Amino acid sequence: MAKQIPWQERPAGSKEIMWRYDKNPVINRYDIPSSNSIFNSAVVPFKDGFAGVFRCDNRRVQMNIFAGFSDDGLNWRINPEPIDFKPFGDHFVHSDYKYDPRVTYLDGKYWITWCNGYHGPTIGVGFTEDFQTFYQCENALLPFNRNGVLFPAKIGGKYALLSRPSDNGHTPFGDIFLSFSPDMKFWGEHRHVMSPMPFEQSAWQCTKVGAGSVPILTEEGWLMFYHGVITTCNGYRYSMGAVLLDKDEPWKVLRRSKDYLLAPAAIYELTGDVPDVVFPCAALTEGDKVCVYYGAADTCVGIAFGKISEILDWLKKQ
Ligand code: BMA
Repeated sequence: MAKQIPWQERPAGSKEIMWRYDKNPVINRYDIPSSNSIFNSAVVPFKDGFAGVFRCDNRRVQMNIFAGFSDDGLNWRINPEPIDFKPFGDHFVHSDYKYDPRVTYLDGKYWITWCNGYHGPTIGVGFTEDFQTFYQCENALLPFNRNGVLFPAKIGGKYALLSRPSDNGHTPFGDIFLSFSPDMKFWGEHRHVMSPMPFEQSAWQCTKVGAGSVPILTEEGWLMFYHGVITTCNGYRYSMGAVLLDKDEPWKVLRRSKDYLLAPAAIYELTGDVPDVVFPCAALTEGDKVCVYYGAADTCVGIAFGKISEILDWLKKQ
């Protein structure tokens, strides 16, 4: 699908592998009437433009997900009401809350995975074909789990879902795992993908890591942006890295960042409801260009640009 994604060239003189959009944030905290904050959100190409699923916390600071639309990926019209999921099948899956959505296009459906409140956080699953009618399926996994990201292709004939087993709170640990399913309902064949890195090797990701964007298929493997966390004397600090996973056995890590690609440094990443957070949830591509959407300081949404070939080369040097 040839579509123009948001893009700016690397600023003159910059040596950064990825660089921020100079008009960030692209979505602000009060962009719908009920919101306290809009962040950790996912976008995909849709029809002649783009659609997305947005995490909007309301003014009771209750977490829910909302659909939105854009012609250019920059100016968004987010529905003022949250997504009203219909049950897929007979059983209505309870949600105390919904947050941190990802959206994966596969087999004619836009699959939405999110952190679903069901006796604690776990991986909720739903889909839409038109961003008008949405169906909620069975949760993929048991509590406690977060950061469910579905691959955009079947692997060995099965659906493949990354996730990050966690606790019921602000989890102080976390490895990324991969699970397989024949039908998007029953999940198994769980494989370990990656752990936090030892402090001495790469401290920004030494507390926990979690899948971020939907993996992008390149000639060298699956490229995925992820978040890594360090525990500082002021709490957690979330940064973004990249990993290359094997094309056919994507639980195998081929290359992984030791330097971060993007860490909280802009004012909207450093200050907000939760300071020091860069939290990638989606990536749009056009040829070699990539545009990553990330939540900033649990308050708003920013984007950052890069070239896939440069990121792959950079990973070789890591
Ligand atoms: C994580 C999740 C994210 C959030 C991050 C930083 O545990 O709750 O939604 O962005 O913490 O607060």
